[in-house]
Amino acid sequence: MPSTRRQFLATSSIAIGATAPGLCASDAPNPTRPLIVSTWPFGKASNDEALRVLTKGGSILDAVEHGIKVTESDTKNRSVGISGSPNAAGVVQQDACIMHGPGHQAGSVAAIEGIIHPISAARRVMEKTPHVMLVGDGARMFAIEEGLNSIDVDSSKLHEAWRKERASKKQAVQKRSKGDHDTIALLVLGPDGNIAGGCSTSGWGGKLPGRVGDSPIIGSGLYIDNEVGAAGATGLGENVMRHCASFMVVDFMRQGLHPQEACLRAIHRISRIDPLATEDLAINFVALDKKGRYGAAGTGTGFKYSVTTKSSSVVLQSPGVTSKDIGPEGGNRK
Ligand code: SD4
Repeated sequence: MPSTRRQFLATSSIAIGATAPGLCASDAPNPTRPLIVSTWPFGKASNDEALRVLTKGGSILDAVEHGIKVTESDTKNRSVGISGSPNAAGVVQQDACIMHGPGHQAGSVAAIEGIIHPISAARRVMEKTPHVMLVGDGARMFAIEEGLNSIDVDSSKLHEAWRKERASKKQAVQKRSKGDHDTIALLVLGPDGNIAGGCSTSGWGGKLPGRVGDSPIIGSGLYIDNEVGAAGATGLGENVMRHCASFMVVDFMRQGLHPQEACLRAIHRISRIDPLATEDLAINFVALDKKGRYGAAGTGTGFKYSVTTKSSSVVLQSPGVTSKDIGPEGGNRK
């Protein structure tokens, strides 16, 4: 067996065993339903709200939307919602998407400004238009017409001032620093076995105006296959988008992998293909499957994610993948 394969199996079995006792549905015949999984510790409050919605008889889409709204409303959060990090011109531009497993429906908004709940705008794109994605001014206009809460933004002046300043200083896009951006990706396996999910972020702080990350891109920041499971991403969106990474995670689950192995396998595969070192990819995934199993994995030291069932709501540490796990033969790395 090649060493990389051996290392992969070792990492994944350790990681699967590392989740909280009683919560890792693993190969349990009876699905844990409902099950809610989201990125980062701040996802826990969203999970709890999603569970509350489901307990009161709300739909899986209601659970996703209202759950994510909790994080979007958190004014202390600098990476999701209107209080998120602004772009290089000083404007907060947000990305969000939502997917409904039954019917394979999706909606998204990108680079939207001044809308308090982009996840609600994404849901309305899905439910009320023949489109999947609206961007920029069009997305804002649509959200306002739909009666969603908004604030006034006059970003054209800010963008113009930034453009002039940039021309004179030849200022490049701000380098991403740790803690600059985190996304909420929230996945729900409903009581009836149907799946929905959503994603919301203000993206990379200091990004070029108009930059769109992975979060509103179906198959990148989020993907749901109602026959199989769901995956969501957080991290450096450019490195997620180039690999259609959430689709990849779900596809690995379709091939029979446990959600946690699927997350790990995606990172391994991306690391082998990508010229960047594993640690520099800065990509993280959460996943759940139809059987009520879940998992997560991230590059470097991994990341924290939140898992909620009727009996417990916890923050867990995902396993991490480093260059050492990939091995010297596994990359185009220069
Ligand atoms: C983006 N993936 O815009 C998002 C941000 C994020 O952890 O998830 N950061 O690239």
